[in-house]
Amino acid sequence: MSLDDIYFSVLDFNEDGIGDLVRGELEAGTAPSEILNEGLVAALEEVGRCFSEGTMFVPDMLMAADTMKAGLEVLRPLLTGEAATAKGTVVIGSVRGDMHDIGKNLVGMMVEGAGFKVVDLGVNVDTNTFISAAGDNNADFVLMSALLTTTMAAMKTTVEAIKAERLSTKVIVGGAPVNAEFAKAVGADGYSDDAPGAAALLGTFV
Ligand code: B1M
Repeated sequence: MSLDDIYFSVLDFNEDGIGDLVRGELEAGTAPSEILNEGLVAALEEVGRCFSEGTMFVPDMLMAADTMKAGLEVLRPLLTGEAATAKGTVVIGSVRGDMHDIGKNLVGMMVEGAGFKVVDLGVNVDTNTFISAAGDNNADFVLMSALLTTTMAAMKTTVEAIKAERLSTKVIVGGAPVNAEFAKAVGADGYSDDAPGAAALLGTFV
């Protein structure tokens, strides 16, 4: 058994078998971060490459994503850990029009692991939902994820609305097409290019 088996399980859509492979790899002593990055995430990058070149299609991406998620579930307790008291409350979601949630889920897990309470609003979250959830939960942070160049614009609308409401909530943005320059341009309080970085970034505010 090896990381390659996990990698190819995602590419083969082996949703039923991947949990056992991940458990086996953990028992063999491989670090959860290595399984995540070199097995699960690397495989989805390959799926994205195949989609771009036209050798994989939307249903393939969906089945690969479901397989990746099944593997990720085994890692979840190791990534989230247990914090005695919350350092703050985080509202997180994928922006309006965006159905991608794996990166967002990873960020949520790592932020939870870093000691924050996480309220996950899911995907396709509109500005009003972000604002009312931030208010209802007295959130210290709103975290927005976008995977499509077409949905990034929704971040600007939501940041502007949060600032207009004069909420003290800090807004952090991220996702594959987002970068620090864009984050600054839309008025976000912070940006990270990956999940561990997002968790570390929140720590700098508390
Ligand atoms: Co979509 N898709 N997809 N897709 N998909 C991409 C993103 C794409 C790059 C594929 C490609 O063309 N090569 C492309 C986007 C092109 C673009 O706009 N630049 C694309 C497209 C075009 C589409 C559709 C439009 C396809 C269609 O219908 N014709 C469609 C759109 C649906 C919609 O959202 N409205 C679509 C649909 C789907 C599926 C539903 C089939 C599925 C998603 C299933 C799911 O998420 N539950 C899917 C998948 C799986 C992908 C790829 C293959 C994998 C995405 C993923 O989960 N990566 C992706 C190709 C790729 O990424 N190479 C692709 C793993 C994940 C861990 O990475 O989410 O980037 P990522 O998260 C990273 C960082 O970005 C960061 O942390 C994580 C790492 O630690 N991060 C944050 C993320 N959010 C953050 C927030 C932060 C901080 C960091 O702070 C708040």
